[in-house]
Amino acid sequence: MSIDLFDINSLLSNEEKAVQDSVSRFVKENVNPVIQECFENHEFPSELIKPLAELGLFGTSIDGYGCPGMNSIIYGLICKELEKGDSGMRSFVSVQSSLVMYPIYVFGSEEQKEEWLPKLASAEAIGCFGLTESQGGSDPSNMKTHAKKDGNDWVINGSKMWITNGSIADVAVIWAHTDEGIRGFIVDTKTDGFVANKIENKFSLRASVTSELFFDNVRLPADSVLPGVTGLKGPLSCLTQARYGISWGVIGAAESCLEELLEYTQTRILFDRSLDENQAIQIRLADMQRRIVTSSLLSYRLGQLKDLDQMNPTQVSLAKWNNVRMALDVARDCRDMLGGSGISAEYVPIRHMLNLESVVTYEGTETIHQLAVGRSLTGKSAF
Ligand code: TGC
Ligand code: FAD
Repeated sequence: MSIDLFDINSLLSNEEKAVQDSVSRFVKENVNPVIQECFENHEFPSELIKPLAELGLFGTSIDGYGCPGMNSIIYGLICKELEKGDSGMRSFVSVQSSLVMYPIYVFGSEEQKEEWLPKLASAEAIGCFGLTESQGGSDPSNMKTHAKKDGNDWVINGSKMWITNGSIADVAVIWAHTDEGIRGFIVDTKTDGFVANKIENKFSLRASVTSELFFDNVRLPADSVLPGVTGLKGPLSCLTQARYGISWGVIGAAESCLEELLEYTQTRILFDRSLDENQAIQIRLADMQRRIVTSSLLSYRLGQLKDLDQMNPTQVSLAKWNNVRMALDVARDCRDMLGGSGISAEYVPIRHMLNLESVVTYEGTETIHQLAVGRSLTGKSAF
């Protein structure tokens, strides 16, 4: 029996199915064989960056500049299939597409778009997005990093924390206070005064590079500022794009755990019967299917709204909160039903579970999204 009980697959167009199938094949052939070792070795499989670009997975929603202009359902399906492999793979694509290419496309000048988007689409350049700082990521308006005008140049000082791809990036989209409010800057990471250090010893997202960034009088030309936005709505609107993708991605992680568990419970014999013959196990399996199906319907509907240009940030908060919580609970429960084997890297749930501890924190913690929904219901901000 398929996990897709409500046949969401039949809602997909031929193009959507074709992209999903090709990403699924890519993950089975290229990600699954290496990802366990990458996770254990705390390494991102950087040899897969070019093949991801060749598949056309960067900036899929952008029209032109070397990008295919595909719909939001397709972006969601890409995230889902990549995260079936590992959240680190989806993270890489989320950052490149939603957090780096999106702001350049929407807020950048024509020259900035022409300079960076084709390079980012082909992975000639890798990007990162710097918003969070060590004094508190949930409250980005409290950032200390600032950019000051000096003649025609901008000079940036400050630091950023927990930045995906930071130390492998060629270009960083950095948000900083200015006299005019928060502005976004395109920073070539070779610029003097820019330093990126990889954060070691993570127990989560080990197959993804996370870094600290430092800016010591980083001098940038006048045209490095994104001209199209001032204020927190700049970075927050990028987060909306990435959070949308995460709502889809984590469904992949949950499905990957459940698929492995179904096989295991069929063949594990305890008390003279297979584990899946027990009511208590079936109830838990059924509950996982319920959660995966309802999360999938939520993301599908969100994708429809996004393509109609009717998606709002509160819907995205609810979907990110609901679906990540769903995936984290499913992964933990799968780990438990694998018994002792569940703590082995040979099985996928513990890796997904550990990754999802980051996913529930980044792009707005669960509490932040609950408070966003609460604010929308009551009209009162309780942050
Ligand atoms: P708030 O008053 O809500 O809004 C300030 C201005 O922004 C506008 N706005 C949005 N605009 C576009 N899209 C959105 N989603 C928007 N949300 C808000 C809003 O209209 C307003 O505009 P204006 O013109 O009136 O100035 O701002 P707030 O300070 O109340 O926000 C509160 C809060 C807590 C919701 C916000 O600060 C927040 O979301 N905090 C969480 C921060 C976060 O998620 N950081 C993530 C960092 S990036 C990351 O984690 C990448 S992980 C990458 C990976 O590996 O996948
Ligand atoms: P804090 O904001 O200090 O939160 C601590 C706790 O307090 C949380 O439980 C939170 O829910 C709670 N809390 C906060 N405010 C309230 C409140 N008002 N009421 C009740 N509880 C509250 N950032 C980037 O900019 N770019 C990236 O590429 C990026 N990649 C990341 C990759 C990884 C692996 C990780 C772990 C993080 C990444 N982040 C990135 C940072 C991420 O967005 C932040 O970690 C996140 O926003 C939370 O910020 P914080 O860690 O400072 O926690």
